[in-house]
Amino acid sequence: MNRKTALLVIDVQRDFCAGGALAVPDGDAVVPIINALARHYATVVITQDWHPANHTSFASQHVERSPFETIDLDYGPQKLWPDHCVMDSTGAALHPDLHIPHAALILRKGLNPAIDSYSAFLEADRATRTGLDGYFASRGITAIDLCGLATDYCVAWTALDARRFGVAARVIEPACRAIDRDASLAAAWRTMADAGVARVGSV
Ligand code: VGL
Ligand code: ZN
Repeated sequence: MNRKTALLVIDVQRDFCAGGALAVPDGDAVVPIINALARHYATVVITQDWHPANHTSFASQHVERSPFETIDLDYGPQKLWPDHCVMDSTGAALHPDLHIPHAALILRKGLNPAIDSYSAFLEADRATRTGLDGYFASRGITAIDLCGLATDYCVAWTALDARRFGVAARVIEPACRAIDRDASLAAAWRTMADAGVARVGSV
């Protein structure tokens, strides 16, 4: 076990799994894989997408807009989604079969109604930090392995921001599933490769 490498478990929540508001195809499949994977890590951080009911990433908050359209906000383009992961709702809960008793931190992101946050490090304004960089720095964590949902959004954005903060990042492909609309998965892998994010099949 390498104590300098943490496992980051991204958004394994009911709304991203079968029957959820923004179900990722085959999303549930990552749960047993991640449960087994987590045993290899002394430091595990779990994230939760956690939005107020009036969140700007919800198509319902914009006049005549539908989910999966893209609009321009102050901070740049924003894809619109069905209402999902509303704070404290059943859909925002972690998947009931996710079992990582030694996870040290559960980090919630996307709480500001006006700013989305795919990344667990930086909100979509690309300026507001969640504090996760400081958490890793203060614990001597210099590398992270990523798994969870969705590969092409929250996993990719988090991996890219890890590189920004000088943290090595590997995405464990079999422990992730993607939304993959408009070829977003291939684009995400390309962007991650260019940023020095490793793509691995096992650890
Ligand atoms: C996510 C879309 C909207 C994710 C979160 O967890 O990948 N995707 N909110
Ligand atoms: Zn979200």
